[in-house]
Amino acid sequence: MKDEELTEAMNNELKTQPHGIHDVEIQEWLESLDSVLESSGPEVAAEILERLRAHATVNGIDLPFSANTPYANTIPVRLEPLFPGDQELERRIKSLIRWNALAMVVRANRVEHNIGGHISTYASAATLYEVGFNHFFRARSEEFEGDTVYFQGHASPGIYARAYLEGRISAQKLENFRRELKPGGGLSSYPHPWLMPDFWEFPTVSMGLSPLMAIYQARFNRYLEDRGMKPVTDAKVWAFLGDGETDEPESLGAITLASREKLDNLIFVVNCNLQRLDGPVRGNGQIIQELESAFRGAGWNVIKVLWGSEWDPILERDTEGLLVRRMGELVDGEYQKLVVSSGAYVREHFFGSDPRLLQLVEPMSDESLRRLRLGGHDPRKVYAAYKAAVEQKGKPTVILARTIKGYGLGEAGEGKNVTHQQKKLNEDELREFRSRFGIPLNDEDCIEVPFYRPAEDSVEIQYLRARREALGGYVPTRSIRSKPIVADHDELFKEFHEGSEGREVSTTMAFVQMLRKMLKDPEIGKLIVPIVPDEARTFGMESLFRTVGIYSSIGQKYEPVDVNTLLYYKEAKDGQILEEGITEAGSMASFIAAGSAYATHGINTIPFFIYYSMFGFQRIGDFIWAAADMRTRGFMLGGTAGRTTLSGEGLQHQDGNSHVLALPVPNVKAYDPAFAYELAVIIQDGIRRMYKDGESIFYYLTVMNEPYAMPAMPGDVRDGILRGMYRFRRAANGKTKLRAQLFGSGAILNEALRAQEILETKYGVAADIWSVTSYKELYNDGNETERWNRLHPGEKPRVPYVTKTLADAPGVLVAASDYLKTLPNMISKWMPRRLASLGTDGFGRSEGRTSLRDFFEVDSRFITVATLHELFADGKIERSVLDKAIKELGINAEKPNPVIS
Ligand SMILES: Cc1ncc(C[n+]2csc(CCOP(=O)(O)OP(=O)(O)O)c2C)c(N)n1
Ligand SMILES: [Mg+2]
Repeated sequence: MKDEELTEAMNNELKTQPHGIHDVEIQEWLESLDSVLESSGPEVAAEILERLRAHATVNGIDLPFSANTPYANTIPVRLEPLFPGDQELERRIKSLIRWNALAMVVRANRVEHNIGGHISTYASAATLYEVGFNHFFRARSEEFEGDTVYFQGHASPGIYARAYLEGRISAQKLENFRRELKPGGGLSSYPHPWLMPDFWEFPTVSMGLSPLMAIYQARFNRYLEDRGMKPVTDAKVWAFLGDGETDEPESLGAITLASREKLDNLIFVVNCNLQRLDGPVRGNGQIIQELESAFRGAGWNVIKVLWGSEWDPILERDTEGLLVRRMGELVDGEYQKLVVSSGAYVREHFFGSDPRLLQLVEPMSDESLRRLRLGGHDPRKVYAAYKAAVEQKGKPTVILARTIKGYGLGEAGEGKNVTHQQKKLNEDELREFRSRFGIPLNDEDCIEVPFYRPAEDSVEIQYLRARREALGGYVPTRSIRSKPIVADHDELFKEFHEGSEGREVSTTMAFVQMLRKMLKDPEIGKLIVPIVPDEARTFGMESLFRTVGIYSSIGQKYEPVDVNTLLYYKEAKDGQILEEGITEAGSMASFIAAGSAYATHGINTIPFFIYYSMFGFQRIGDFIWAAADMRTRGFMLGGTAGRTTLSGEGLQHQDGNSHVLALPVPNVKAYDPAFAYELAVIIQDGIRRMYKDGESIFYYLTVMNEPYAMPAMPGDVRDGILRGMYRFRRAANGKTKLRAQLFGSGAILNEALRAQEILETKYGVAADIWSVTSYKELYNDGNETERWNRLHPGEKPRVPYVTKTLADAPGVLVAASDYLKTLPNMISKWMPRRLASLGTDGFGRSEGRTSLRDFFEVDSRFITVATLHELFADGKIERSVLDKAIKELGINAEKPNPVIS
């Protein structure tokens, strides 16, 4: 038999009900399993089945692999715990939240057409959240670190509506949903800590980011415990996601880390409404089964919450397992149709497939068939799943809860393909929604969609408050709980101001030396979190393996192959380095967890995430944006940076982009330092600004692997380094007629220094050299100055830093960067004269540094020619000088333009 035929035959075998002797035989097997289950429990039963499976394999029986369980609830009704709350009261509270959430969106869109907002996401997830709020989510308090909850971004109206009932958000704020600039303020569309820093903790709305961030958050919590930095607690990380969201590669991309690390402090709740924005998530398949097999295959505890309590008696009557089998037959597109259909349709099309199924529901009316709830709308089922999840030991849990998108919206969108976009309800639809959820508003008032909050002393408000009090307070709440650090660390960084005395080192090596010193510091040493995506050796950090260890939750179970060497690969339970393997996204998620621990945990951890600079802003830019939103602190270090400084690696690796890509992130301070002392000044000041003064900024520093002698700091240039530029070296003979100002950054500063020499010795031009440490800082300063002047025409105009600094700098202006020419160009308007910019626009090449700098036209020769050209354009030199120089310097004027070659 061919493979497909065999599979087909086996499927038939499973599907068709065996008769006669087979039937009896199967019955006997099932009965003996039942009796084992009863007498010895599920673990023994599982063990027997496992032994049977092994026995079958030994005897050549090829069992098909399936990570799926039947399309049924994972927790059988007999194991369901008692629901501890007042179900009726909780339903009423939930209904009020539903109403207010809907009212927010409808009202906002009446005032401002197209302001947007989502009704149907929360409508489907309300029970999933309310069971959490009433029974599980513990707040952060003095005594307990609290649970961490990642709310699905599009469900925010429901979270706001609850906070309104809790008395935490005013009706005026609700009124201004999506109108944040209104007097008195409003509410941001989605969870944004940047905009609502006392409320939201985690930005989640760029789908796919929060599942991955939640995994690394849960792991980071363990890291803090294993390093003795916080007490061991049973705090949980909850992440609420959409089923459509799981299509994002980031959503499932790190799930094996969670099981490998045995993160039983992590719970995913996937709201399986089977729909995304345009239509069904898997119309022709079953998203729940697909997710189940992915998560089970990855080693997660999977709890399916598919069917509500109304199904239990029917399932009980179904002794032959026909119903569960039928449940597993339908594709999601069919299920979507069923939920919007009448009871008669459900009877005919679902139960009608088999007369025995029809018989099961014969006593039931069409209306009661229509009212058969799904698991995700049944608090008892959801409670049972959550309870099992928080009690689970040794693995993370994912709850796959089946719901209806737009639940309760009826004709206005329940289960419809358009429901995601539904923002307006007509009068009939509003009245129907009101009646369905028992909102005490009459027909007339109802169509005004007022917010509704019962009196403070009503049983609803009292209950809701009491539940939150029992769970420690309100969720979400964001607060800064860490104390500022105190020392200024002058001593630590001083040695780097002195230069390397001729020894050739790269800025990366200088950084690693600083890191080593910081790790030994009594105040900040423990707080440092070095993070590497399998790149420590690239950056010469392997010495840290031994000294501070690589974090491993289980220590080191093997003798490392290099144990006899000084720098062996040491893993330890209290290891400090997060060696993430090849995942910049995962490393960034760790960076975010560590860089926001000042709020989440009240701990000032200082992450240093070092990686190949090309794979940062370019590859994981959206995580960086989320980090910015989240007010993350710390240092990102783009290693092997610079398009022409990283030799050999070519087009994919050579980074001339990241400083441009760092521009849009408002609170990122981006620096391209050339020398060790510049780096030391920036890092020392960064630690002060973030961890002493509490600024919501973080740093992007490029470090290079080109070794050269590090000079001593030329006087006190600290201020210039931090503001973005300072004069590094004046021309030897400032009296010369031909003058120039050369601007360089990073390793390219050395090319400017060489050009200074060539210009002086060969062409009689006296050039000053400027180190531009941050074009971004200069750009922001210039813009801010212009803006202030524009808005204050009556006041003495302010002068941009660039203009001020170059006021007494004579001659032509030439800048060279290892990044795009746009960087120098964007500050040129504040310069006293025209600027010639050299940069590395274009694709990299596999080549050595000298050839690359020739190819991209950023070496000392091109800086020289650019300077001479500017002098020629100003009429200061003859053309013949320029022609001669091009020849003398061996420049091929007909070479292809690197930008397009
Ligand atoms: C990265 C990203 N891409 C696209 C969107 C736009 N978007 C918002 S919600 C949505 C559909 C969500 O479907 P699902 O995850 O199933 O959530 P549900 O609303 O059904 O619970 C889309 C495409 C987004 N927010 N983020
Ligand atoms: Mg969905």
